[in-house]
Amino acid sequence: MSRNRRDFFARAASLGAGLFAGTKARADQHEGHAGQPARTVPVETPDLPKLPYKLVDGVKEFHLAAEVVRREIVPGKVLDVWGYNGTMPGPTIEANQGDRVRFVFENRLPERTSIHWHGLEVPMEMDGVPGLGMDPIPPAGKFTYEFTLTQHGTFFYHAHAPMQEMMGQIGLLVIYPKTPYHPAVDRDFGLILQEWMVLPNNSVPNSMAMDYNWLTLNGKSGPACTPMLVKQGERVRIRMVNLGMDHHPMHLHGNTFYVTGTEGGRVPEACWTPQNTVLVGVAQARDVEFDARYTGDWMLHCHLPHHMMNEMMSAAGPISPLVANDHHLHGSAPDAKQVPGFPQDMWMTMDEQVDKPENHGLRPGWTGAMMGMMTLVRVLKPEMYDRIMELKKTAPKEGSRGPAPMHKHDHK
Ligand SMILES: [Cu+2]
Repeated sequence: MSRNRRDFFARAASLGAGLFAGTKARADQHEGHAGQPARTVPVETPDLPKLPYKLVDGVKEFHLAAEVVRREIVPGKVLDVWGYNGTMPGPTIEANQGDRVRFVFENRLPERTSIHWHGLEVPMEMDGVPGLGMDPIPPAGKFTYEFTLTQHGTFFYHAHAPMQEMMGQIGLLVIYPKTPYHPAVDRDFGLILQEWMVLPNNSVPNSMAMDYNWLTLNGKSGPACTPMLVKQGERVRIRMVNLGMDHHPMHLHGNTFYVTGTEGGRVPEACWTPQNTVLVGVAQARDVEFDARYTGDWMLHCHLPHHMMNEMMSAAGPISPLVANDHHLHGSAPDAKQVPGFPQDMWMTMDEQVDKPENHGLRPGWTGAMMGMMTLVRVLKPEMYDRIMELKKTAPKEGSRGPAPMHKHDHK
């Protein structure tokens, strides 16, 4: 677990559903429409840090560097990708509507790049399209973006070069509204949806591929995605953005949500429709909200079948060399190999390898259900929530346990 996330939860625990003091998110506490206090809580982006800033003459100044990054998407699977400030996806940027912001940007990549502010209404020379509004930023070059944020909602930043985008150059940019949304939420989460083609014995994704064998949420594949933790009765927002080659129909189990925002901002309440699946198309953002009435470990996942696997391992199929390995086929019928098409699905657990406080109390073997673009919304009773917060205080930092052994096939 990164220091950043530990700090966040330490503060979140002490502040309850209040503000994340370190980011100076908007502190509106005036009356909402229905008499309940309207407020804005800071977004949580599991497995991703936030980008700090300093105030310089009334301008929020951020420093952002594009660079090569190593990212372990599940234990034992490390990718060489391109990101920002040591992480892929890049760190989450938070700001308030009306802020004047400055981004001091440095290019540590081996080729030209730029940053485009997806969906922002900014002057063309700040829009980040190399050649059109500005010169491409050369390797070791710098560029300073500065503009005023007039909008609010879920946005993102990315390189404006398709192959760089497919190497991971994207980050979330959340702008909190001047007037808090109604109804208020108690939890606000952000997820970045990506897909990768990684050839065997290779750590560099093939950015030209047209189909994909690894799918990630915030740079992690199931079951390595850190669950989103919620107390029963809380209202939840989840912001999802997609900048890849595929569309992702994101499905939530056990709950009904409403789409309350797009990449263009807030949707008027009169237009909200009940859904449990929302298509997050390429270049789109979708905010969904729901009241977490039911306790449970509810799966949130892309419902494209091929996006529900790691390295296409479920679809072992007749083309897989694994058919030759009997020990992978435990749990199948004695005559399974005589059946045309066998095998089609496999059960693999790796509970120990992804052990962390946020996974405390999950049913043994839970990781067998989690692959690809899958994560959990855990709606917890207050006692369980508090227990997990306790565990987090003493948990070892992520990465301090050494590399996890890769034996994800369950032979029991
Ligand atoms: Cu998908």
